[in-house]
Amino acid sequence: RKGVKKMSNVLFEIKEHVGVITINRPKALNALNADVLAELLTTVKEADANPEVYVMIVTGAGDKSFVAGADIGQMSTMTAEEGKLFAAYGNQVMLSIENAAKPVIAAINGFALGGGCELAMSCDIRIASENARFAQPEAGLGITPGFGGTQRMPRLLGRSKAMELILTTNQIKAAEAKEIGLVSKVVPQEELMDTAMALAKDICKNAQVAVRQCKACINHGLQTDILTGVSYEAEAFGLCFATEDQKDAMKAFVEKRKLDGFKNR
Ligand code: DAK
Repeated sequence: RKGVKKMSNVLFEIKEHVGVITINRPKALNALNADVLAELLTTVKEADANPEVYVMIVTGAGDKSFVAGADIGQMSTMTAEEGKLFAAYGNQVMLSIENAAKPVIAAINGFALGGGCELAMSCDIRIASENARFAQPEAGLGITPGFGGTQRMPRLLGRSKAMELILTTNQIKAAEAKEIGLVSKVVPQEELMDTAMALAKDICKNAQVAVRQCKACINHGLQTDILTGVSYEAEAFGLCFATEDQKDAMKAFVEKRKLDGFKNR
């Protein structure tokens, strides 16, 4: 990594095709400052481009916090110019996750506040440990959410619940997050990473070209009308018939045998 500061705020490890990205600033409860954002962006882009990686997991270091938000200390002294740059950077990071070809699972191991909740909402699947806490505290700090929270939360939870959480800034616990659909699973903290890995492996065992097309279809469809959405899906469906995976899997089914893994092409 010529000329680039060695990464330390974000750790990356590949385990059986699963790229585990750990935000590693536990002293500040993994708050996102400019360095963390830059390292996260680089890590996500590299993982998305790495053919060894099929699925990514994003989590926070330590057992207390996923990400306790954007760095308030750093934001407190920002000029308008720096603030603009910071927001642009943050949005670029969130979009790099949302628009990654590969699925991204958030393993939320504690506080997911402000930018932390926004980071989780940029991921494709969210699971949480029992100690996880969610909130958008920005209105209490004199700002709006800045990393897409006002956009992604109503799409995920509906207008009323998003309004309630963003305007009150009230914190909710993991069980309520599951009840309102902010996360899809809640497990004891010691089981969180195993559960995330199991979920990732369930995705890894499928045809990765199809998996990536499914993600793209869902994301495109959520931003358009249904006719445009189904026509996008039809294109993706057609594309899959040009893969060896489709031929191998359907041939195996017709011949009543078990397919021994995908070529992912
Ligand atoms: N930023 C910086 N440092 C933080 C932090 C944060 N968000 N959250 C925690 N820390 C630091 C604390 O300052 C403390 O550092 P030291 O004092 O030890 O040096 C350390 O982490 C441990 O925190 P506490 O001692 O406070 O731990 P407690 O268990 O007592 O409390 C807590 C945990 C999570 C309840 C508390 O730390 C807390 O309330 N933190 C702030 C949470 C918060 O409000 N987060 C939302 C931040 S606002 C935008 C871009 C982005 C955004 C908005 C606009 N544009 C550019 C337009 C996004 C905004 C946000 O995310």
